[in-house]
Amino acid sequence: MKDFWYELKHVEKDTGARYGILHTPHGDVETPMFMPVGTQATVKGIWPEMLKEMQSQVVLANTYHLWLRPGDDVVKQAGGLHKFMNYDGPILTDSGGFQVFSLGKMRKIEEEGVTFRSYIDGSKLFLSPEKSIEIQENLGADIIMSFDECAPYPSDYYYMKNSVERTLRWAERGLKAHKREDQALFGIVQGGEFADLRELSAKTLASMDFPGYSIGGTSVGEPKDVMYQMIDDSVKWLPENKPRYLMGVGNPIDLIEAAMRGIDMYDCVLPTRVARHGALMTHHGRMNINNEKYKYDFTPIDDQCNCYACKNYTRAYIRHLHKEDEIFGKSLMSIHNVQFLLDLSRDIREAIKNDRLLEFRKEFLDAYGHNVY
Ligand code: PRF
Ligand code: ZN
Repeated sequence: MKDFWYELKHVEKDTGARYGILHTPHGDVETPMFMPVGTQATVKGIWPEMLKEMQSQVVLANTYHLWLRPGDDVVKQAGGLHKFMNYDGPILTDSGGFQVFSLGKMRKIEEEGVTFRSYIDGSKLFLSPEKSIEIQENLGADIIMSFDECAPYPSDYYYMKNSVERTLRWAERGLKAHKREDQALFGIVQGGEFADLRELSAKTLASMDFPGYSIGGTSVGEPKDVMYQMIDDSVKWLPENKPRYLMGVGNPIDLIEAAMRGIDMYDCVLPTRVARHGALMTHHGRMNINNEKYKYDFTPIDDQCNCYACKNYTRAYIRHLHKEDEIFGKSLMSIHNVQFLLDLSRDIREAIKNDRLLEFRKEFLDAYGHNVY
């Protein structure tokens, strides 16, 4: 991988949090960074020029969904995801493993791969490490993922051990199948809450020399302290000079906690999903735009936010749009929530550079609320 590398710029004194730069074929990005999710090759409600204006860095898309519809052959013929969705910044695709487990019905896991039924029409489908790589090569993202099993929480030790070992064999097979020089393939650490399995997973993947490592199997219903422990138990075995991506984590408090534990990348559907229901993240905690008290409120969503929605529109107007189920309202709220997490990542990076992440965490949480999820 010549076009892809991670440059570690600064390690924070007190926590070990990292500031770095990720070089990709579609540009350099600063870490830690939040990556908005565009499952269907669109970040719902936000057009690509706006993402650029928001200083969004990497956008995520999903192998599973795009494979089923419109089909990876369509995306390939279009010239790849960047052309298809008119986004020339870096793109990352997930392998489909997680989506098969969360959306697929009647799945059967075997050494060769997973058989399951389509969430669209119930037809029988099969996904394997090689197939996942083939689809991701057709989609053409800059960063792609190994095919893994995200075992449910809780799983018993023996189930998890078998699952982790199989996922490691799948990682090896994916690595062998992957041919595109312009894509970075990440290995995914699993192991549930079992420290020794996280160690086995992380060490084995590290020995395979992936250009980056993901941490999977978290945020699947476990308590917060267990999740933070899973991150610690994974990160400590990973090489310093490679990026670490915590999959599917994106509430504001967790962004800070993960950065403190040496995480460089995260993604989540949370900001866009909750926005469509009128839930907004602000520096003073969560607010729900449906609330009667915003009817005559002609101030912006968040007085500390400079996003397109906050610069130009009031709570009263956005509330009105939302009440009438106008799509522009959903767009404005999605823009705001994504901007909030992008700004938070930027503030985290600044704090790390100045060796003051712990102070920053206290300031942020005192205003936002310590238990707002
Ligand atoms: N594996 C993959 N994608 C994921 C996860 C995982 O474990 C998670 C778990 N939080 C989110 N997305 N491949
Ligand atoms: Zn805003």
